[in-house]
Amino acid sequence: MQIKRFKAKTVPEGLKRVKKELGPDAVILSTHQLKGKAGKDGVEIVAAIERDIPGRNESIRQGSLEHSNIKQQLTEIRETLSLIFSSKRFLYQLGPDRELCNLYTSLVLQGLKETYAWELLQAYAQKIEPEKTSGTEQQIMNRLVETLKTRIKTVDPFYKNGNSEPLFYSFVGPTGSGKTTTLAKLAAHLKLNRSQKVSLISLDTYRIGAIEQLKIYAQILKVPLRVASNIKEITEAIVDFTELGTDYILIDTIGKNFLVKEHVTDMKKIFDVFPQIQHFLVLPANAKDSDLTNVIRTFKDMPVHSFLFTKIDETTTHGNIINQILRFRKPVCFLGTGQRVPEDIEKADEEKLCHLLLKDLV
Ligand SMILES: Nc1nc2c(ncn2[C@@H]2O[C@H](COP(=O)(O)OP(=O)(O)OP(=O)(O)O)[C@@H](O)[C@H]2O)c(=O)[nH]1
Ligand SMILES: [Mg+2]
Repeated sequence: MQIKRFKAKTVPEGLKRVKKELGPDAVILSTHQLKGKAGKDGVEIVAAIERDIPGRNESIRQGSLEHSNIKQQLTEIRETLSLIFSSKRFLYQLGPDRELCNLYTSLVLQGLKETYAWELLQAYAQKIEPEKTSGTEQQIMNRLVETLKTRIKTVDPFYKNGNSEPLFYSFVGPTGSGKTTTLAKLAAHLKLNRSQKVSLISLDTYRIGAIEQLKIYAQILKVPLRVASNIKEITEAIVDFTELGTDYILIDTIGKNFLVKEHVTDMKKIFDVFPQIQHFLVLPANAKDSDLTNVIRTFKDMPVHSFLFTKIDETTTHGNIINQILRFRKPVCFLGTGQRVPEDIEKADEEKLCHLLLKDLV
């Protein structure tokens, strides 16, 4: 702060000088009369201005950078401490085997829940018991994959079993999880790779631009699309598409905050009328473990056919998706691996899922 005294004959004249010298942001701290010689009185004004000190902004920026670095380090320390505390019992039970304890820590750092990591390593340890040696990295990996594989289920939902009736699949899940994009990828896969007749229904009359998004995919793929906003319109679309000899009817739905139970209840009311529709629960792999768990829980009254994990490419740790598979014992049908339509979709298989979790482990 810069403070300066101004002497002038009158207050207005003094203020003019303050403004001229210190600028419009100057603050008047005091004014008082001066008694001059021979009746020549005047005023003294004390004014101040906040001035930038050279380098001050830079040091503030540096300070906040250091602050955020310290915060980040504190978070990491807190996570490590919480891992040590929450895992104390499991590490103790795994015994003095250093390799098992290292594997345990790596699994948990991949996002796998402590209980699942411990269960997996217990089963794994039983496999190595007779040999009394852990073996090469490849052998360790193979054993881990074999152990985990037995707990994971995948499914090919498009298997038709010679049935001429159409099969119906809806894509349900949280906002932006990739429902519409994945539906387009799978419509392309069915039409182009398996020469199947595909029709689309959109129930997403809620979000601006949602219909247009699907319309573009339908036009590119040359497949029919109907928009339906109530049970009557869904029924009509299903009847019409069935008459056309459609093999697969794929249904896009509105993305909502499904941590709010009422949103699932509203959707369930509609789908209860159509028990032939199977539901893919589309879940982003880069979401927090607890959020995924809570969303899946709100869907517990809907007959979810399988999980479809998208955005596999947007995270480097995949423990949270394995947690959901182990926790809810639901099969996985497909994995979304990028934004490109139709390329970035893969059929889920047990081995692939295991490698997502274990890839950097040994
Ligand atoms: N990286 C990556 N991005 C994806 C994947 N699947 C979808 N996306 C992107 O996620 C964004 C949302 O995709 P949408 O298909 O519109 O998601 P939605 O679930 O239909 O969204 P709402 O209808 O608004 O609930 C888009 O930018 C997609 O390109 C994926 O597997 N990987
Ligand atoms: Mg959508």
